[in-house]
Formats: sequence, C-alpha cells, structure tokens
Amino acid sequence: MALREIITVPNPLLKLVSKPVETVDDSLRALMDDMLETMYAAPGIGLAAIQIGEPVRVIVMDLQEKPEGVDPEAEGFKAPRYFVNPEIIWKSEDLVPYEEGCLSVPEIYDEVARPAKVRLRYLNYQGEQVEEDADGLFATCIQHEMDHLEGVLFIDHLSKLKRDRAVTKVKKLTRNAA
Ligand code: K1U
Ligand code: ZN
Repeated sequence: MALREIITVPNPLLKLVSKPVETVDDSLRALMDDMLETMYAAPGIGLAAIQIGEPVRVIVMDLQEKPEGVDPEAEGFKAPRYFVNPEIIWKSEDLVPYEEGCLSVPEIYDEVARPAKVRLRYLNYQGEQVEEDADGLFATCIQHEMDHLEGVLFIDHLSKLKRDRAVTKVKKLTRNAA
C-alpha cells in the first residue's frame, strides 16, 4: 500500500469525467488500497480516484464514527467500503442540506442540498454487483463522491462568488504549504 498525493483546486484533472472500470482485478484492488490509506491519513470519510489523479470510476469510503483520539486506521474501528462504477438508480425528491467539505478543497465548508435518499448499483471490492439504499451521511457522501467522477466539486453547487473565493483561499493555502 502507498500513500498518494491528494490534488487540490484549481488542478484541471479534477474537471475530468472518469472512465468506467472494465475489470475488478488485483491492480484495481491495489489502487483501492492506496486510496483508502490516503483517505485515512488525510483524514477523510470518502475519496474518489481522480483526487489522487486516477481518472477511473472508483470511490472508497468509511463512515464509521471513531472515538476522539482514536487513529482512523485502528483495527476494530475500520469499516471500509468500495464502489466501482457506481450508478444512482433512484433518488428521492426531497433534498437535505449538509455542511460539506472536500479534501481537494481544503479548509472550505459550505452547505449543499442533495436528495435525502438514493438507491445505488455498483461493483464491490470482489467485483460483485450490489444494489443498496443510502440515506443520511451515506447518501450525502456517495453523491459528493459521484460528482467527482463527473468532474464536479461541491463548490460548483455554490454561487460563483463563493466558488471563486474558495479557489483563491486554497491557492494561498497550498502556496504557503509548499
Ligand atoms: O474529498 C472528499 O471527497 C472527501 C470528503 C467527503 C465528504 C465530507 C462531507 C460531506 C460530503 C463528502 C471528506 O472526507 S472532507 C473531511 C471530513 O468530512 C471529515 C474528516 C475527518 C473526520 C470526519 C469528517
Ligand atoms: Zn470531495
């Protein structure tokens, strides 16, 4: 497993539409392992492959609540999930707002309203097809991550003024960190 760099705005790779995966094999599982390690280290609750520069339709997630001070990678507190070629096959009409963040837009948080419930179809870590209902944070997070697969960021759901301010702030932050 390897820790990978998370790319941030305004990197143009984040605008790409990611390509479907043809086969869930060991090389794809190695990518998913790297993504998970990178997500835990950030720390975050989700990550799309394009955020480490790989334009393929793969998402990892772990929504397990960790007690304060617990290492996100500590055994017993890990609940990793993998989504390959995810599709939303149904979404509710009602929307819920959630204060979202994004590892590719660090230190920016804002409210986005998305369908409260969705039904998903995807391939899991073993390449088996799964259908599953999502609500709460799971529904919010999977929609946020699936937006990444289309080259869309949560700040694209905000006004142009807020979006431009966010990019300027992240540019300053990453310049100072370099
Ligand atoms: O960059 C990403 O796509 C990951 C993002 C996922 C997400 C968060 C909130 C709403 C929708 C999608 C994050 O993980 S941001 C960091 C974060 O939420 C978090 C970090 C540590 C502990 C708990 C949450
Ligand atoms: Zn994100």
